[in-house]
Amino acid sequence: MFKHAIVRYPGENFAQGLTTVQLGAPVYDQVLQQHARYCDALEACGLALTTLEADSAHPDSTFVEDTAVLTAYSAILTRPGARSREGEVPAIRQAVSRFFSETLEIEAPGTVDGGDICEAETHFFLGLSQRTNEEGVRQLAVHLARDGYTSSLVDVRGINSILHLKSGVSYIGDNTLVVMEEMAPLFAGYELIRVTKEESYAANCIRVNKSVLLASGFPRLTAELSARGFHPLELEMSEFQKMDGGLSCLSLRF
Ligand code: CIR
Repeated sequence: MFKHAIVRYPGENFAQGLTTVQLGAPVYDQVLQQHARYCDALEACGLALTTLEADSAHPDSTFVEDTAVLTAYSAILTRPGARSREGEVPAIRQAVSRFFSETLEIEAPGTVDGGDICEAETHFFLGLSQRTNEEGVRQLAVHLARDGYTSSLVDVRGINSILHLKSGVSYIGDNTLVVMEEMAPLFAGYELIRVTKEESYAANCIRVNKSVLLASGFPRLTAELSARGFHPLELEMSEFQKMDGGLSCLSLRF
């Protein structure tokens, strides 16, 4: 069960963040509306929110997930792979220190984006990507092992359509992964819900207590989740998609 989440208001210059997709510029009013609905949904799932102020020095800072990996025992602050995002970490350090007595860090030359780290009960999949490097996952694996977690590497550098590991796979409980079709062979031993190419953006979804939050507009995945006994809760994500962001990256849940 998650009890808390950390979120951060999108700044007015949100549209100046990094993106690799050509979907047009996000409309700030809609960004704020979608973010507000997202926060409402987390609260409806029973989470108490810590909401950080917008940070206009870091237009990507609303994507808080990339700045930390939170487990039941520790908070591991990352070292984001994009230089423009390094300065997002101090505010997160301050926020997590209210909840975790010990915080660990990924140190140079290691880089880790939280979007590359997929927790599946006591196992963590560690994505190697354009943002997360070998040294980063090496350090992270040591921190996780100390807390009794196992981990394994998943190299997504050859999959051009995704920014992070969790752009293509999500663990939603009950030994089940939601996964983009082309990544399915990487995950033996799990129940797999395969996401078609047309719906690949929806592979980034999050289990929050009883619900699975996913982007709206992906009827096949929504129906499949319901058919398997999950409780999907759809959220409009169009403005975040324009900046390469998914559902998971808008919060740190613990
Ligand atoms: C970036 O490129 O860093 C941001 N525009 C999007 C980050 C999305 N984060 C995530 O999927 N965990």
